[in-house]
Amino acid sequence: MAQTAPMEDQAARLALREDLARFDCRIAQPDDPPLFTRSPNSASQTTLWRWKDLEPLLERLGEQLTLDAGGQRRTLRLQNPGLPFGTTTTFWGSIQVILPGEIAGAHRHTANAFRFILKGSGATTTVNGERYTMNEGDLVLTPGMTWHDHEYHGETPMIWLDVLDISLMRSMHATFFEPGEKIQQEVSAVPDASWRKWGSGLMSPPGQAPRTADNPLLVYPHEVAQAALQAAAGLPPDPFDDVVLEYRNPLTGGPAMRTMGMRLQTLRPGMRGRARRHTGSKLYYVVRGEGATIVEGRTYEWSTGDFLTIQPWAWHEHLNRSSTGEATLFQVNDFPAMSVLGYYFEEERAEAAS
Ligand code: 1HN
Repeated sequence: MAQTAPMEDQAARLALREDLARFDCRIAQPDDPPLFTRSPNSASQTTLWRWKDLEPLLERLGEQLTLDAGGQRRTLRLQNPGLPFGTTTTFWGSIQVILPGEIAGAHRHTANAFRFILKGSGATTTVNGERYTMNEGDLVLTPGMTWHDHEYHGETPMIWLDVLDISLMRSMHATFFEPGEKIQQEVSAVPDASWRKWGSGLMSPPGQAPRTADNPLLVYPHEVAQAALQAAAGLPPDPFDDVVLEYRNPLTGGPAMRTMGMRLQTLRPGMRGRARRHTGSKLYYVVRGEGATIVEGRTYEWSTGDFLTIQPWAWHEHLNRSSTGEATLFQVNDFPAMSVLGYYFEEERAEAAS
């Protein structure tokens, strides 16, 4: 509009600007940035964080920062260089360091959160009174407004990935945060209660299923996820992701969290995935192995411990060039939130004729 509007219209618009502002109104102005772009034009940037850079930083955090009992956490945030805050447009990924003998005190907030355990084992987290032990490769959920506190009595520092939908929550102006009255919650008699009821995914106690929008299952143990992935390797490969599984809500079959989707995938030796782009954002953590992701023509080589976020609507494809080694990736995305709002779109690149 700015280019084609006649001079008189531009002048009229400028002249109206101040008069309208007095009444808290406005009209489109020639110098406004484009409101509707033809396709998503995100300031978020595709970013690779390498474990070889993160590891010494995490060691420094462990040595130099104290964990006070007031509910603060010791976390290294993966900061997208294109955004004021956060790892992607909707969520924050942070790596939490907890040392032997430490307690991260109880609190609750509107942001939905989960932990994926990167290194170590034996820390416990208590979610609404239910205690869970967290071991490497486990996924543990703290849906919005559930109380949670963590405790650790191991030998060496333990670290995990925390993901919270903070930027989504903040864009909706829905921030609530409440510190616990006590540092730790009372623990109910039955540990792992949600797992005992819902963990098989096949059978659960008879009677009325809970009427809750949140997933009743709070933990997805490493061994179970690995076994499922191994079984899925016998299925025809996914053309984009090879062997890929979504962590699901056993009650509904939907995604494990209301706003965020989590997946685990294996890229087998020689795999070359097809390219696709989608709205929404995602973050990968390389559980093991090495490979590469080509994003908009640029190759990001990754290996064990690295993190990669891909900006919305960027073409990307994965490859594993090794002839022997498998690569395993953990993924978090915001597709459940995008889908429920009607904002999820994806496009596959047409196969080149060969
Ligand atoms: C939080 O509450 C936790 O509860 C972890 O462990 C990471 C990052 C930003 C804001 C709050 C936790 C967090 C966080």
